[in-house]
Amino acid sequence: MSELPIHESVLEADNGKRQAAFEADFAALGETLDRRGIAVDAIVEKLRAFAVAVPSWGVGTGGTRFARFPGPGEPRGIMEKLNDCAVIQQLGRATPSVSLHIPWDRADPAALKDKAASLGLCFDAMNSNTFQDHPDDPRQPLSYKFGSLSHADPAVRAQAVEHNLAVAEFGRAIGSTALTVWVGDGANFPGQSDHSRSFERYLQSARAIYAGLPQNFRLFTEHKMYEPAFYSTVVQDWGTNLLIARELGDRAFCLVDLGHHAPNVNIEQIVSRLIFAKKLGGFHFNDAKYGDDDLDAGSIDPFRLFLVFNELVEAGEALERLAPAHMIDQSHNVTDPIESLIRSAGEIRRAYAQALLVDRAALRGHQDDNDAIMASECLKQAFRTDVTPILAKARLLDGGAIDPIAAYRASGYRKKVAAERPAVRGSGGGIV
Ligand code: AOS
Ligand code: ZN
Ligand code: ZN
Ligand code: ZN
Repeated sequence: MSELPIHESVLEADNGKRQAAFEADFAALGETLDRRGIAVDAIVEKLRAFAVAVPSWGVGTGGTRFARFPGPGEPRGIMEKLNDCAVIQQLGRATPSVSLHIPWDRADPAALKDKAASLGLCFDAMNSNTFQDHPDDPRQPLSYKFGSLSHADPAVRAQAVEHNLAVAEFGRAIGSTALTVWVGDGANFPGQSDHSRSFERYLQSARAIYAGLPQNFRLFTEHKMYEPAFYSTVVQDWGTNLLIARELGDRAFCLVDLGHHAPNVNIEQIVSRLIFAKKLGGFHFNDAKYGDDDLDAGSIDPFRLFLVFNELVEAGEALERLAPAHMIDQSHNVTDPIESLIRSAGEIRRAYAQALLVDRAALRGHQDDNDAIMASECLKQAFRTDVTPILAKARLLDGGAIDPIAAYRASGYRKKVAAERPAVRGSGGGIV
């Protein structure tokens, strides 16, 4: 039985207030698109079919290495995190699945499955954690201070491999079909570790993980240029990531976290290359100004997000075969995480909708004619189109809110959980 967290009457009342204006806006946009030869309903249907997973760790307030400032009503564990995820899905209707992180979300798998089912949620890719020590876990007594899968000590590598396999096994029990591996392995100083030998050790460990995965599992490896290691990381960029996926085999793919590249790198081109190589596994969506800032998707550079989706739409059938996993990976330090995640899922769908509006035949023509200005205009026309009514229509048809953040505020959910969940004190350092 479904036990959705926001009362239906709240949603109905908020939608009711906005219905007339929404209908008028949707009709006007339908006419505009009709003149361009685009059927608005077809775009709506594509959006309804597009989902993005919420990260369990995203519903708690994030922090930096300087401090963490918790908000009211912080979820105390995975069950309360799932309640918050259910709010995001109930109002936004773009996020039916949750990406878990082990050990942070460890619980009885059967209880987790029941809880998720009661909220209409399911589980996406699993995330392992060998970037921290786990003193409370008797199966992980060794420290990851100097790395995990690439560690010089074979005993640490074996421990890290075992942890990853245990996470995959946990995932299998709750219906997940993918494992995402991001490691903090790297060096702070030139000479600290040997680039070749550490990569060979990483590969050896990754092969052991790959070989032990459940049959129906895909393995996503996530590259990151720096942090926590500040001189070099073992899986630093998409080139190394592609090497790994190719070394491992058919079920190994590259995960692209939008925040994990050098400044100004052309991420959409990387996406295109990974599609070409049949190795695009999925995304961690977020936005950034400087580094791995983990800001809300589309909040800094929505055009870049649009260009990523432009590559995905352009790839057509090739992408359908790859079926990349869409996940959000953000750190919400100054906002209510539920609001940030509702908005981010909407912005990701917005970029997708805009990319669907690109006149592909015209674009190819301009490219082949070397008409740079018209090719650019072709993209910009799609990007400039305000698709807000399409997003609202997709939500409404699935029982969501015309304005999900307004409906969330009207519901008083945060106040209610703040009364139930004890206040958490801030701390001097946080985990991103
Ligand atoms: C770290 O920078 C990566 O983005 C990870 O994907 C992710 O943030 C982490 O696994 C969550 O703890
Ligand atoms: Zn990530
Ligand atoms: Zn990151
Ligand atoms: Zn990030």
